[in-house]
Amino acid sequence: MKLTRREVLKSAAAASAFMALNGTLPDMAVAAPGEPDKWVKAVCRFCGTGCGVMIGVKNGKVVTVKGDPNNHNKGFLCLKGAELPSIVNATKSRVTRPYIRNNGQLVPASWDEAMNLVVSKFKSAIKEHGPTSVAYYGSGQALTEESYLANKIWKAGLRCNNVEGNPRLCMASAVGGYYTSFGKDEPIGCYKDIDAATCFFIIGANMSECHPILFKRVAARKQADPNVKIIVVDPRRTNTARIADIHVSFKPGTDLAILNAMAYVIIEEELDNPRFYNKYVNFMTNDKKKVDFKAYRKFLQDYTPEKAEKISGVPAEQIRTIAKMFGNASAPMSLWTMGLNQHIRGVWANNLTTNLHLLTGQLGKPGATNFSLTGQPNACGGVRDTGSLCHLLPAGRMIKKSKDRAALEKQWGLKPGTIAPKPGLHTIALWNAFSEGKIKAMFVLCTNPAQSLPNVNMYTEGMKRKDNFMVLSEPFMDAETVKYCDVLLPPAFWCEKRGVYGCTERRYSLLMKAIEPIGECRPDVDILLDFAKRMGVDPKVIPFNNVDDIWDEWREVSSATPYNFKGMTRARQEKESGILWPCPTEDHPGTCHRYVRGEDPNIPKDYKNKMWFYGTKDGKARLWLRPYAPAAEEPDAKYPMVLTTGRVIDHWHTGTMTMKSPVLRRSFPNAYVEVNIDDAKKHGIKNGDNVLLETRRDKMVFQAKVSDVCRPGLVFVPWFDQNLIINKLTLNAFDKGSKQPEYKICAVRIKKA
Ligand SMILES: Nc1nc2c(c(=O)[nH]1)N[C@H]1C(S)=C(S)[C@@H](COP(=O)(O)OP(=O)(O)OC[C@H]3O[C@@H](n4cnc5c(=O)[nH]c(N)nc54)[C@H](O)[C@@H]3O)O[C@H]1N2
Ligand SMILES: Nc1nc2c(c(=O)[nH]1)N[C@H]1C(S)=C(S)[C@@H](COP(=O)(O)OP(=O)(O)OC[C@H]3O[C@@H](n4cnc5c(=O)[nH]c(N)nc54)[C@H](O)[C@@H]3O)O[C@H]1N2
Ligand code: SF4
Ligand SMILES: [Mo]
Repeated sequence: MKLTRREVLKSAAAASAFMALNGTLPDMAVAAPGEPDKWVKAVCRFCGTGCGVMIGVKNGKVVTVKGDPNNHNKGFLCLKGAELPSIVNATKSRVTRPYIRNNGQLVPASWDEAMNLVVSKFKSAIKEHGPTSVAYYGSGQALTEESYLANKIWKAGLRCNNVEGNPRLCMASAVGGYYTSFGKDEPIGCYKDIDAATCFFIIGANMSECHPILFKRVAARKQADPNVKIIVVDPRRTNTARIADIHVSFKPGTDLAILNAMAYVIIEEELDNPRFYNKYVNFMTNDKKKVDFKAYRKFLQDYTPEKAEKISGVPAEQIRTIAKMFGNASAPMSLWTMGLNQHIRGVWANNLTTNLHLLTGQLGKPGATNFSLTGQPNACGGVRDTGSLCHLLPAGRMIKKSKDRAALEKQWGLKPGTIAPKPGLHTIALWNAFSEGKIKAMFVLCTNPAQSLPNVNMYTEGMKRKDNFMVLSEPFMDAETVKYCDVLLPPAFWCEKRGVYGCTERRYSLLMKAIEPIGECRPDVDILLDFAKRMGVDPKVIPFNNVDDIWDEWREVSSATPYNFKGMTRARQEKESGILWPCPTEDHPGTCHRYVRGEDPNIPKDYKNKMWFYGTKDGKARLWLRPYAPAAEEPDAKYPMVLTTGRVIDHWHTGTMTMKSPVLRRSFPNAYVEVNIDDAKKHGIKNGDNVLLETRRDKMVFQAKVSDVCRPGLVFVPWFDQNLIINKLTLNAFDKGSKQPEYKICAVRIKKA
């Protein structure tokens, strides 16, 4: 496939598809300005794939980017990555100075005026209502140093555990899944496993649009060896599904039944591996009781393929086929994202996917791994690893465990008992409390909650209250949350600051500063340090002068735990393009497979077994007996269809950044509703017609895209469009364990408008 630059600009969607497969657009050397003065090493601003980029700078301006040949992406970028220069250069839309809201209007202010107001609001809230009346709401797109710092300011400095962020909307169920299965968070495999896997089990992930460069690697693996199998389990026939050997379409939210039925078939066909699970696995019931294999088999009687067919709509024979394909594979790799996580049983779905690996012993060797794909570029390295959520502490420690609090207090040099023993409010509870006026002051950084929260009308109403206060650090003036904030702060953008991103495979890479911040913009680290100082946080608690100091402390803190990345010095990070933790010493190459003797430095060399799941007390992983349960809001007579939401290749989330690129904007200018051909006929809807979508929350009109992508009974709306905020219609029900909302299912009715 060959495209000219003109064709590319005319059809960005085609360009994206082309780039995902070919990796580069040679004649696209964006607005080719001649050779840049310098190339600066960084990581792409967008997805959790974490591609290395080289930023081309000329006369203090970003003029181009190219893929970093030394990072895992080997020089390739997708179109979003390639379009970064046009986003960086959209300076007309930037917030370049602080603002304070006055009589409903945002009025320019000095940094001193803005920060003094912020601090007076936080101080008076704490004085009158205690430290639990304030909060930090951050992001998996913030730098590691930013998240670590905010977490420490709040939990150690203000003694407030209300530290949350968008990873709760995204990866919380994966965290819960890894934690319950292995006792510790984060994937245990790495990208290299893609090159060795013989069967890809992609469930609830649209990799071709959301992790294009990883998808390219999967496609390349299949191309190199046609015996490699790809199974895609998704209620939509996505571009990802189109390269699959088998696409399993089913009733959304019934993954639990399908996964249990696969386990049933694996045992029935004697494809299970007793040598592995007898040695390394405990079978656990929902109420945390250890049971034996016989009890597991008995539990699975409720999930024969025939019974699972009744629940999911997947033909029993197809369940048998995919179970055998997985069970017979010499190295199956499962990959999943929001199709599993964004459900009220998101953690259970994670557990049941992992179960397939524990049952077949397919872990700890090249290619065989249960690999949760992370959404944001720094959900792992920033929020998950630094424990910047209301129930966590850095490096896998938990607030509710007194031993964990004590250990961290010692490392941080705090008086015993400084860290409050009660976890803070999780995201939905936090925004509920803010809307009820119980949270008085909220610091929002690097996230756009007025568009991204589910059932968002509730929360934007709350943001309008006069008796609560929200300060927002946001680079773009037209972001939705700007409409509601009381103080707006101008952060330095992506290439204007320095720090670490850690992607899906535990790879930490340094982003170096390429250009100076524009206007009065400051790096978020500087904003947070200024905040801490003005709040009077003890300088012994926040002793940092710059972003590198924070990194050094964090390396030290990690070194007492299995996360250990002490060996990733700044000097090394500047030289190398990403290192995978654990990495305890400066000469350590980084770790591809955790829990494997000979690879994971946490396992003594003379340990007798091949694997050791050291995150649990007895060193065994847990295979959970998790039953199927229906969604929070199933379709009924009044709202007979399912609404699901998600992503398109050319936009990032709320569109604040990708909408600034003419190429990306042209590719998808507006949100639309994807309707199945049969449903369209039934409702007399033609391609391009206006369709009214109505849920119990709100209603809205979208243009129809009629296709075979959605299965009958299902409609899909992408959520990037600020003018058509689909989250006004979604539901804020959440997983009891992970507290992650169920964005993927709510009941809806549709009619031609
Ligand atoms: N282009 C682009 N890439 C992105 C992002 C972006 O905004 N744009 N965002 C990044 C982030 S933060 C994230 S979290 C990831 C998300 O990455 P993905 O999870 O891959 O993307 P989504 O579109 O949210 O949903 C994936 C698929 O889940 C399917 N699905 C819906 N319900 C179910 C179900 O019940 N079961 C199963 N098995 N599947 C279901 C949907 O049909 C959809 O195809 O993408 C990252 N990459
Ligand atoms: N309907 C529906 N809703 C969803 C989802 C879904 O699948 N469906 N997915 C959920 C998921 S998985 C996620 S991850 C969330 C994401 O939701 P959000 O985090 O709210 O979405 P973003 O658009 O990524 O917001 C990031 C914001 O940070 C700003 N920004 C960029 N760079 C910087 C910086 O350096 N500093 C600062 N301070 N700000 C910066 C951007 O302009 C943007 O406004 O949405 C969730 N919402
Ligand atoms: S795949 Fe993700 S990280 Fe890589 S260039 Fe594309 S958006 Fe950026
Ligand atoms: Mo996400």
